Amino acid sequence: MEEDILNSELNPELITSKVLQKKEAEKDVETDKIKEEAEEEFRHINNPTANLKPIVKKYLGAPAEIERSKNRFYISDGDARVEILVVSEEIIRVRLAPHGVFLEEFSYAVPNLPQYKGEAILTESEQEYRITTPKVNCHISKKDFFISFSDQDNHITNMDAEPMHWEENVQFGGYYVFGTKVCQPEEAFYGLGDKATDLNLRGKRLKNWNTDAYSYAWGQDPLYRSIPFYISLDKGIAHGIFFDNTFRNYFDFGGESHNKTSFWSDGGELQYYYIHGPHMMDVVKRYALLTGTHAMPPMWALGYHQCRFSYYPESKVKMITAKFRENQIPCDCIHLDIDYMDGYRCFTWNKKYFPDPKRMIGEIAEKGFKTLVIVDPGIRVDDNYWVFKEGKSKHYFCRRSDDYYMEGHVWPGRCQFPDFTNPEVRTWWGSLFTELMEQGVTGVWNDMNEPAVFGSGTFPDDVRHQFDGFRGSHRKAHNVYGMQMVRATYEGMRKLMKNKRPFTITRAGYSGVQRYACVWTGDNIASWEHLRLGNLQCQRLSMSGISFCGTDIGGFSGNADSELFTRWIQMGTFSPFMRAHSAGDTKEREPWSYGEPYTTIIRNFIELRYRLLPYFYSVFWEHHRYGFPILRSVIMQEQEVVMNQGRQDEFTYGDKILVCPVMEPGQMSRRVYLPTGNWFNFWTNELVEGGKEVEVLTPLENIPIFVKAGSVIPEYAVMQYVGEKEIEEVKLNIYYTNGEVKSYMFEDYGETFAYEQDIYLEKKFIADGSKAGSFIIQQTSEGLYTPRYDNYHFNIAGLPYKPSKIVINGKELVHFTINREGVVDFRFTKNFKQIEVLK
Ligand code: MIG
Repeated sequence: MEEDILNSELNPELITSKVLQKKEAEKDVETDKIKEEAEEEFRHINNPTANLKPIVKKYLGAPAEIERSKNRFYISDGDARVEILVVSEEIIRVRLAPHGVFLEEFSYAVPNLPQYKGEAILTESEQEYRITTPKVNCHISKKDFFISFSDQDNHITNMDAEPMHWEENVQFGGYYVFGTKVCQPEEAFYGLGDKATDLNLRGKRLKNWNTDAYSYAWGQDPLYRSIPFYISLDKGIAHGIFFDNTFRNYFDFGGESHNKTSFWSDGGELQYYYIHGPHMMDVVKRYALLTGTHAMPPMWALGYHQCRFSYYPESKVKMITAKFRENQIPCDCIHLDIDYMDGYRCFTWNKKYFPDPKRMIGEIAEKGFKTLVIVDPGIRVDDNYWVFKEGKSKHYFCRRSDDYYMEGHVWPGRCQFPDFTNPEVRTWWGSLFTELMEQGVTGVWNDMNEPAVFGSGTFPDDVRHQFDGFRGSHRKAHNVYGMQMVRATYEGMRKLMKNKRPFTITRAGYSGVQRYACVWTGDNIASWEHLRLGNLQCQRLSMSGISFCGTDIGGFSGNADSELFTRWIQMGTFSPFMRAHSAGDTKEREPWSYGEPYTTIIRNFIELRYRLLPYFYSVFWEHHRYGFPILRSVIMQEQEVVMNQGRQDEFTYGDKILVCPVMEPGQMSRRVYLPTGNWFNFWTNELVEGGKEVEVLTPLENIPIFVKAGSVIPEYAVMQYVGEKEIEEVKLNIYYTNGEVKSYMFEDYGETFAYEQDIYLEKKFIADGSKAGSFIIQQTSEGLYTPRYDNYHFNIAGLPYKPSKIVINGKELVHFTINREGVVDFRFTKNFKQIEVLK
């Protein structure tokens, strides 16, 4: 008996009463009545803590029963409950309530949960409950509560290695929650937002806790953003897991135990979405269905941005902007870092440096420059500062558990911080931009919103947040704080700018942040290693739902030499967000700073960015509207090719242009992998067969760029900034294919929300060379927008024959030329239906 007690979970030292021993003895014959009596007695004993069990991890027991309410299924093990929700044919959500009570449903990541219209089928066998949609089966094992998922061919894509488990958190309440899946021998893992490491995360343990990571190193973790979403790829089949949990959370991809993949968190609910594949692209698109995509940016935001910590005073800003025009290097936007403010107080100007901001902004706007300013969350404690006074009187600043204000030192000195998780505070914050907008500011950069605090790093855990009415400490709100700040900024600007599209940048974020902002990768370093890292970061962000991203071109800290800066500009030309930025203690770093031949090469690439703008803009639309990632790693294009798991240098922008940055000094040539199919060397129009690696020359003047055969790539004439010139015609670069290839082009006003009212044009081109001696291009379009230009300028490259005749809409075209490289050149109205290029 005594031994039994010692071995039980009861703490023997605390067992003082006979009542308890009696209770233990009666364990097997307990009836409700006896229980009641025992509890009666229990209340009268001297030591009520006697019954306490030590805190251990608890696991789901065998499922006892299942209930359903439409497409929600509840399975209980007698105490804990699990909810399985069918979100769509391909998405299933799993939630755990350790003692049967679920937390209130609320998510910053998923504001509008899709409602599944169909009906899931529930079946039961001796071994399992099974919930089935036309695409996925969710299996709940009756023996051990393991949950697994399989496809229509009954191939298991994901399965528990342990039942879901949890551990009580005595200090804060709630539970640490854990999910553990089987990690297959050859499974690879992608995604997870911004991790400074190789694309495949296999073998790694990573943490999500937004961190100001100044000059981060390769492998440093965590960084600025938390995106608890990963993509698994096993034997050519992909699925995704989105662990929607804002607390400090962790992922282990076969690191601790080679055959287990786990994710766990310091609090909140064990709540995850299983996202079915089988293609990585499907998983990414379905993740976008849950968490949203970037809104269409104003077209100018896809141009080149120039930044530095900091450009001041006004004369410097004028000088820099003038130099762009003098050097004929295109640029759309100049960024003002913290020194434009008065003592780093947000929403003020340093009047010594900028005596009349409205005039200055207007003057540089005449030269085609947009002005973008930075804001930080820290508001200086200063009773003579209107923002602080307002925030204080309205109780908008965050407080500690004992009601003291959360105070910390940041750039302005002693600061308090708005609670952006309070919708009223967000509205207030949004309204603070009124004056800046009136002065002509068109973009806002949200920095330090992890939130960063000098010395301590961030807020202490006990800071309280309103959390949109669902309340929480900083443990719960930390990872969403920055996202809610930029949300407030974006929504405020959207109101103030009426029908114009705001442009916002954020450093911190959580899943769904893409709905409010573009992201840059924070304080990187001017090194070749960081150039390589930046490539990986942008690719990974793109497949993690944050397509609109870029690095500080040239590296924030340290000095980039001429070659590094040039190579970085070349890579940055193919980053969805293209901005050069540098810390204040570095050498000047504008596109002309390095002299020739660098300035010319840099100009050529920035010009290339502007030439390709209509293509970049169309790819953005594909992201916005359909959830496609903008940058696509080769593994996403050919996930069945195992070797692609190790290929991470090359990527495509959209699905037509493949880029391979040069990331080593002095590199005169490099190997580039081209996915299966035919490709054209962008620089030479040479046809190259894919499905293999090719050696490509990489003189400083260029980097390897290839265009997929059959592509129609729209091109603008070079402009110094978007809107400098009326678009008089669009060039269509068409690349021959012996098959059939579709291309898309999106056009609209470029800066309004009219596209939400269907005022846009989505053009589809089908290039078809499947019949020998003929190459046909057809155009169809959808939407209500009419571009103002009349003609296309056609360039058809790569024809395997010399054309003798071109027939457009059934009529023979009289004038066309063929240049030395065999490129066929002619013009025709933008309304053509069909072009036939005949042998
Ligand atoms: O404590 O605003 O990452 O881009 O230039 C540093 C000054 C604050 C960090 C940002 C960087 C910016 C800098 N900021």
